[in-house]
Order: sequence, then C-alpha cells, then structure tokens
Amino acid sequence: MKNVRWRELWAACCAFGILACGGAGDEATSNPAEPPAVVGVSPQPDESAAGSSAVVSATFDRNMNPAATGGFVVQGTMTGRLSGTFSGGGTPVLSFEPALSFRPGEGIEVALTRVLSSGEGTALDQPYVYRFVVETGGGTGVFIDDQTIGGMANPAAAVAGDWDGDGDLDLAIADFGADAVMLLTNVGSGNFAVTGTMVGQIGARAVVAGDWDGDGNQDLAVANSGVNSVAVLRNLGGGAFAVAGTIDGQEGARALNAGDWDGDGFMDLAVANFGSNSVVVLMNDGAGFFTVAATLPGMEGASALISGDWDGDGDIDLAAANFGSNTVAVLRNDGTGAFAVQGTVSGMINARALSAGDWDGDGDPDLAVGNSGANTVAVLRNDGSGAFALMQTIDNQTGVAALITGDWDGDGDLDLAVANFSSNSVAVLRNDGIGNFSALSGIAGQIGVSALAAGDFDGDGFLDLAAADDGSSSVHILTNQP
Ligand SMILES: [Ca+2]
Ligand SMILES: [Ca+2]
Ligand SMILES: [Ca+2]
Ligand SMILES: [Ca+2]
Repeated sequence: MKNVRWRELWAACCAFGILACGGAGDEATSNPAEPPAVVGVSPQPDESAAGSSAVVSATFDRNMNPAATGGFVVQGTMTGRLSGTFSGGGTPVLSFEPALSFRPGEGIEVALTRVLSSGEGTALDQPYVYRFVVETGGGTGVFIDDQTIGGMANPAAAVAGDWDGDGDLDLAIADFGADAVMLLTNVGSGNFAVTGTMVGQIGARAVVAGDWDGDGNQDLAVANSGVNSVAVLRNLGGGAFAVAGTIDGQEGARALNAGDWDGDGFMDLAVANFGSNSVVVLMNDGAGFFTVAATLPGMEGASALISGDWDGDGDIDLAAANFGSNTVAVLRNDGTGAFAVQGTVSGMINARALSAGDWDGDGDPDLAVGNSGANTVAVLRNDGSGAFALMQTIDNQTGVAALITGDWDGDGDLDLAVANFSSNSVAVLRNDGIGNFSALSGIAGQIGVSALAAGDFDGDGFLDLAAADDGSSSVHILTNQP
C-alpha cells in the first residue's frame, strides 16, 4: 500500500465515518459483520532502510481480535520466522515487537493472514503481504578481500543465513561441479570454515533460504539441474540439514525464489526451468512440503527470478529473466498465488541476473537486470502499477552472472553489486538516492565470479559480500570498510 493510496483510503474512510478522524468520530456506521480491511502498515512497504528495532504494525478499519503467531507472521531472509510479542488486541492497530533486532540489510516479509479477525470474529477477506529492508550501520562500499575459502569445485550460487542460530551469518553454496551444497559456518568475526557437505545435489545450480516449516530455523531449497528436480533441505536445528523432499519435473532448473505467494504465513517457491522454458510455482502446505501449483510456459531460457509487490496491492509478484527471448517477464499474483503474465520488458541481451529494490525511493520496487550478452546492467523503473521502463543502462560490466542489492554505503538507499564473470571482478555501484547508479568500487581477483551473497558477516553493522568463484573453486569474503 503506497502513500498515495493510503491517503486516499484515509480520506475515504474519514468521509464515510469508518475511522475516528481527528480523534472525535466513531466507527458507528461500519457494518460489524464485514471483514476488516488493512488501511496502513509500518514500516512502509518497500522501505529501503527500516529501523533495526522497528515495531511492525498494521492498522485496520475496525477493532481487532488479539493477533498471534500464525495470524501475523514476520519472516527474515537471514533468520526465518521471527519470535516476538504481539499487542493491540481490541484496538484497530495490531503490533509485533521482535524479540531481537533485525539484522543489517535483512529483507523482512510480513504476512497479515486470514487467521486475523475483527473483534466481531470476522476474518480478513484476503491476506496482505508486504516487504521492507532493514537499515545498515554504515560503511563506505569499499571492500577488502579478507578471506578465501577453498574446497569447492564449481560454485554456482550462494546464500547467507544463520543456519546454526548462534547469531552470526553463515553461508550455503550450491556447487554445480561437486554435486553438493557446501555449508560454510561463520566461526566468529566473519571467518568461515566448511563444516558440512550435503552430497547428492546433482548439478546444483541455485540455492534459496526460507523457513519452510516455520520453526524459526532457516531451511534451504536447491535447484538440481542434473536430475531436473528441486530438493528441500530442512534445518534440524543447529545447522544440520536433511533432505525433506524433492520436487521432480523441473527441467534444467536454474533459479529459485521464495515468498509467501498465497499469504498463509508460509514461504512458497518459484523455479525457473531453463530446459522447459517455464516458471513453476510450488506451494508450501505449511509443514514444508511443496507441490506444483502452476506452470507458466513461454519463459524462453528462464535463467533468473526475483519477487516483489510490483503493483502495490498487498501480494508478492514475480519477474523472470528470459535468456533466450532477451526479455524480462512480469508475472502478477492475484493474491491467491495464481500468477499471470502482466507484461514483458524487451531489449535485454542474454539476461541472466535480476535484483529488485526501490532504487528511486518512490515507494515501489524497481528492477535491475544483468545482461551478460551486452555487458550491461539495465535499471528498470516501476511506475507503481508493475509496468517497467528502462531508466539507465550501466556499461562496462562483463558477462554479468549475478546481481545483488544492499546499502553498501549506509546512506539509506539500496545500491548494487555485480558479478562480472568475464573480468574476474565484482563491481560496486552506488545509488544517488533517486535511482542513478555510478561505479563506487571494484574488487579484483574474483576468478570467474558466478554468485554473490550479502550480509553483515563480521558484526560491525556494515553489509559485507561473499563472492563465489567458479574459476578458482573458492568463496571470497569481501569486507565492507569503515
Ligand atoms: Ca504460502
Ligand atoms: Ca502484487
Ligand atoms: Ca521505485
Ligand atoms: Ca546506499
């Protein structure tokens, strides 16, 4: 829900006497049997630098029953389902205060599910799901290559999360050449050691983290292109993973993305299948078991996925980079987890990487596309309805294999980092706050860099990077300098 719509809704509510405007009125004219409607949330949807100790709250158009876990779900991309304290029962404002501060740069997804109900006992008509990004503590965006962790074969993807729940961020690497997921544990101060190898992940091409079963431990899912399947790896606690299931029929699975597509409080998945030119939507049953809900055809050489609420209607949408047709497909969610192509952005050249963030600070998530064939990053502006247009072409990139966003310089806007496979380097691109990116720094010596992950690995509040190198069979920890 964007500022403008919020204001319109507020005005409308005032006009119809639904809200107590100016503190004097009452909700006397609203029908008590009607489902409650969300009229505002905090932090704002798609905020780029929400406070690390922010209270998450939702304002409804009537008094609500007390919320509880299951009804008001807050999940972090690095930490899974968050525990905390709920308040506001009997009032229109339900709040969630996390037990621990959010992590620097963490993506937070909030689901106001249909378990929530009004004081009269009427459930929400439809869920409301939104995201925001947590502030970082600063940094310069100049990185030092601090540590090299060897022992990989051909790392293809990387993700950061606190697998062992000890408070610092660990890494998981999809190793295509080793047919494995390598678990790299942060042993303190951002120093990593390989502590586990999940074998049998044949042709592992992508890895994504999410708390599939909602137990507060981040789990993993892996795209195993060699056997055309997605494997679900459950975190048993303490960072020990076990295969909880596989979803077959994912031909040449190349990319994964997670989000609560249907707003039931449990993270779902999407798979980009390069081999079958499709995007497959996998729904979570709430226990961490996934089934194919839909297959979207016509995604020629689907190579990358990203998600966000492009149209600001309270559900998470998808975008797919289609390497073969040189396009980005925008896939709109109807709120139930059913997706349809809303639009196609052409003019890409062998697009194989995507990132999303509100580059221009207008309250909606925008896109960035890595065009490996043109050696560029295309910055696409969202008009707020999910229609994207080219805003900037960033040249001098090489064989772009991955993109990641984060506020590297701590100024409150989301910047970019680019894995430049062909020039063996990571480029750091600074956002000026209105969506114009310029080169800030570069990190050489990343031989055939294929993947990036971000997180505050050393605990100084600055967002660091991990670069996985296909060419040197290693992972480099790139530390953001003060
Ligand atoms: Ca779900
Ligand atoms: Ca949406
Ligand atoms: Ca925007
Ligand atoms: Ca920034």
